[in-house]
Amino acid sequence: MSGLNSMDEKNQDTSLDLTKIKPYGDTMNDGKTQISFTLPVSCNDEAIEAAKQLMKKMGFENPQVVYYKELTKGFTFFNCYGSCTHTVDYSSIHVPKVESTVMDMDETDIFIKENLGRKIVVVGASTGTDAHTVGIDAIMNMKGYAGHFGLERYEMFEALNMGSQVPNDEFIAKAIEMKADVLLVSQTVTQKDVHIKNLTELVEMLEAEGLREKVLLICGGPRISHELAKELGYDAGFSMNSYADDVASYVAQELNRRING
Ligand code: B12
Repeated sequence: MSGLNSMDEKNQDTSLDLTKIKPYGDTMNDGKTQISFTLPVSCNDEAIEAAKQLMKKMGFENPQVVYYKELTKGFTFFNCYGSCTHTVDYSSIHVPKVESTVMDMDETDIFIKENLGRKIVVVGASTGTDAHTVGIDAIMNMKGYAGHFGLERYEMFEALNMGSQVPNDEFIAKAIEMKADVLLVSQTVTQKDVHIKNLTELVEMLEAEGLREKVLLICGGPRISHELAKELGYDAGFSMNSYADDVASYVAQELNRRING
């Protein structure tokens, strides 16, 4: 049962100002935040004081070090609490996102049968030097991810997952061979902006082959946003917590828009 009485609940609701939100601990606007970091100094009282001073400089009031431990000689790890003094205007935030209605696997298959009348051919890969396969597998493989079946399980998708470290030219050659409607590109490593370079190169190669406008080009990964994907010349971008349902629904609805208007 909630420990709040009706007066507390009323106070909580009225003290929430969406133009000035800050972290919530156990009271609205208390700003309570947990933060962890490592300082490159030995584990001693001066290190704890340094952690607190750093917290203050980061905008936290009443900094507390609740746990600290020497990781290895000359490095100390901290868990700290503090009250965040900064706020953001939630009401002014607009995040560009993929516009589609999410359907489940059966609904998507029916939608494709009724509106397109044929299977959609999808080729996917983790491209360039990227060896991470779990993301593209989550979207494409039969067993899917977190209870959401992948595209291979759909009756109305013909899906080929080429795996990881697939060079862009091999990816394009396979897309041509299979007459792909959709290309799915996964990029996980972002060090030195390698994902931007690789994603851009793919777009340029598709344009040079006269293929860019003939396919639905989608990228995904933990540090990909729809906004970034559009900037790089992709039709859509998906990030963490996306499932085959999201991708399949978007693909079906977007192809329907393009083909049937
Ligand atoms: C497992 C793993 C590995 C494994 C990969 C094994 C495999 N078969 O995949 C191995 C050990 C090989 C590995 C190697 C490396 N890794 Co690694 N790895 C990870 C780890 C622990 C998990 C990644 C993962 O599987 N996530 C789970 C999946 C389901 O999530 P996801 O990829 O985000 O996918 C979801 C969405 O993003 C989206 N999505 C993803 N792709 C696509 C594609 C499309 C089309 C769509 C629509 C959606 C979509 O849908 C998915 C489901 O929701 C992460 C750390 C972490 N905890 O995240 C580091 C991490 C990704 N690795 C990292 C690094 C640095 C490396 C190495 C460079 C390390 C090194 N110095 O050698 C190498 C790189 C090798 C290479 N050439 O690519 C860094 C990347 C940092 C960065 N921003 O660049 C991370 C973040 C670790 C870290 N904190 O430093 N890694």
